[in-house]
Amino acid sequence: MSNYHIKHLEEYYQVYRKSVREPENFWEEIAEEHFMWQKKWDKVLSWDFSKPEVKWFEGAQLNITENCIDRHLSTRGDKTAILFEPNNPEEGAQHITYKQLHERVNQFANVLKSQGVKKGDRICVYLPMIPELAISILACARIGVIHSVVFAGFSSTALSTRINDSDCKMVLTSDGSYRGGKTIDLKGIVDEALESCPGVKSVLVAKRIHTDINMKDGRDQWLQPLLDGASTVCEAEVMNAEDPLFILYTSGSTGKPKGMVHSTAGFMVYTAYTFKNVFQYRENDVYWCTADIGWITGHSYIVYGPLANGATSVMFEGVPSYPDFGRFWEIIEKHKVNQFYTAPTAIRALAKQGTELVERYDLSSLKVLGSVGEPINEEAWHWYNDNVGKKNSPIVDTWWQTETGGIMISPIPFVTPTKPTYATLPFIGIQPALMDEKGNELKGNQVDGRLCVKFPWPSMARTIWGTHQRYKDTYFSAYENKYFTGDGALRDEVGYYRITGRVDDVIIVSGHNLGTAPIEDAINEHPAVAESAIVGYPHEVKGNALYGYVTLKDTGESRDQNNLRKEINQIIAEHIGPIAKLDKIQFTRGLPKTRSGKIMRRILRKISCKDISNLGDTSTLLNPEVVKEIIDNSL
Ligand code: 6R9
Repeated sequence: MSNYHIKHLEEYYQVYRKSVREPENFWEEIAEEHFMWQKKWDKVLSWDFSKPEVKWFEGAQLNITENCIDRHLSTRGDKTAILFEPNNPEEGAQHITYKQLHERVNQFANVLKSQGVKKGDRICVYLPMIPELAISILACARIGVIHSVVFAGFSSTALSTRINDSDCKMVLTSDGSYRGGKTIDLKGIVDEALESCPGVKSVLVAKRIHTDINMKDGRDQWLQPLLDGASTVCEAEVMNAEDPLFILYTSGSTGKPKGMVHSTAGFMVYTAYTFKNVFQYRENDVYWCTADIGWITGHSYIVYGPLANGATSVMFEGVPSYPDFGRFWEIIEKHKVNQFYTAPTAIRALAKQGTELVERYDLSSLKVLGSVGEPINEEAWHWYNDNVGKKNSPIVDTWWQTETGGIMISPIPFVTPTKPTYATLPFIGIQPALMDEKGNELKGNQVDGRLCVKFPWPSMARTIWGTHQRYKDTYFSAYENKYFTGDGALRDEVGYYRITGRVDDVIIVSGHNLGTAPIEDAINEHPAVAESAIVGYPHEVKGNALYGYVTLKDTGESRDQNNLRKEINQIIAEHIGPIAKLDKIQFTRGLPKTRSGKIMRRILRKISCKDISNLGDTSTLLNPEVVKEIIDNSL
C-alpha cells in the first residue's frame, strides 16, 4: 500500500518530491497496486505540450467499471455503493449495494446495446439526480460508449447545442424531475431540443414524476420495461487506456461551450487516488458530495473516484432549502455522513439562515469538510468551520477544473494545516507555476501571478471534442510548454496557494492589480452583506474603477443605503487599502449565477459599462430574472 494513503506532512513532502522527480515510477506504482488491468501498459507517459499531446499508460487495457464495481463484489458485495436520498425525505433513502449496482449497470448496458449503440458512439445523458443517472454513465463505460452528461437544469437550446456538437445518437432522460417543491418538465425540454437535433434516433425515458408526457412514435421508449427484459450479465468491453471515457461541456467566456474529452485510465487512476487522500476515506465511511453529476465534481467525486475505492457515496436529488434550510444537516445526521463536500455558494446561502437549524442536528459523524467551485471567502470559511465542523473537521478547499479532471491544489486533512481562503499545497504529482504577464515564471514565495501547470498529470483533458486547435489555443498557447488554467493565484511565505479568481477578473485600478476575490471577501465581512461581486468599468483617470454589486441579508430591517455604502468602503479600506474602494455600489436582490453557483461577472461587467446590447448567452443562468432588475437599477 505504499504511497496510497498519506498520513502526515513529512510523508506528503516525501511522496510529493518523488512524484516530481520520478513521475513515471510514481504513477506506475500507484497504477500497478491499486487497479485491475486486462493488460498492463507499454509506456507510462509520453507528452508534448506544444502539440499538445499527452498519453498515460499507453498500451494498457482495462474497463473502468470492472475497477469501480466488479472487483469489489467478493469483498464488498453487500456494502452500499450508492446511497440515494430523494428530494422528498418522506420517500425514504435507497441503498444500492455493489452487487445490485453490478446487476443494474449490466442490464442498462444490455439495453443500450439492444438499441444499436456501440463502442465509440456518443450518448447524451439529460437526467436529474436519480440512480439512473449514475447507473447510465457506468453502463456507457461498460460498453465503451462515450457519455456526455448535460446538467438537467440547462435549457433546450443549451441541450441541443451540446447534443449536436458531439453528434449524440441517443438521449437518456426522464419524464420530469423534482426540485424542492417544484417539478420540471424535462421531457418537454428534450422534445424542444430535438427539433434541431436530426442525429438523435432514440430517446429512453425513465419514470420519475409520473406525469403524462408526449412519447414520439419510433423515437421514444420507456426505460423500465426494457430494463426488466434485459440480462444482468454484460461483459465489460476491453478499452484502451487512452480511449475517451466521456465528454463534459464547460462554458468558455466566449463562444461555443467546450466539450472536454477525458481519457479512461488516467482519469480513473487520478480521481481514485485523490479521492482517497483528499477525503481521507476509510472503509465504512459514508461520503457525501452535494454536487450534481451534471458537473465534473459529480463525475469525479460522486461516481468514479468513490466507487473505484469501494466507497459509499451519497447521491442527493434535492436542494438545500427543501423542505427547509435544515435539509443538509438532517441528511448528515440521518446517514452519519463522515465526509461532506459542497460549494461556497451553498455555504453562504445556509449561513444566511443563522445557526439555529445547523445546531438542531447531530453532526458529530463529520470528519472532513470540503469546498469546491469558487474561492471560499473568509466569512463563509469560518461559518463552515465553526458551525458545521465545530472546529473539529478540517476544511479541504479543493481547487481544480473540468479540464483537470481531478483535484489539483488542496490540503490533505489531518496532514496539511489549513488556512482560511487558501487551497494550500499542490496535490501529489502536480507541478504548478505562477507566471508574470511577460511570460516569466515567478520563482520563490510571496509572489502573485497567473496559475499554470508545467507537467502532465493523469486526469488532464486530452482535447476539446472536434477542435484540437481550440484546445491548444485556449490552454497551451499563452505560456510556452505550460497548461494555463485561466486563474490567478498567489503563493504565500510558506508556499501555500491562494486562488484569487479568474484572471479575467483581475482589475487594474490606477496601475494596481486587484483581484476580485479579496475585495469581495472584505465586503462580505460586513454583517448586513450576504454576497457581493466586483467588476471594473472604464474610468478617465484610474483606467478602471470598481463597481460593486451587493446583496444584503434578509433581516427584515431597512438600512440607510448611503450609510451602508460608507461602511462597506470603510471595511475595504481596512482590509485592502483605499485603492480598492468602490466608486459605485448597487444593492441587488441577487447576483447572476451559473447553474453550478459561479457568479457571472462577465454579465455584470457589461452592465457596468452600459454595454447591454449583447449580454451573451444568459439562458444557462440559474436566475436570469435578476439581470433585468440589475439593468433597471443600474447606477
Ligand atoms: C471543479 C470545478 C473551474 C473554475 C476554476 C476556478 C474556480 C474551482 C475553486 C475555484 C477557487 C477553489 N474554482 N474550485 N476557485 N478555489 N477551491 O469547479 O470545475 O466548473 O470547471 O470550474 O472554478 O476559477 O478555474 P469548473
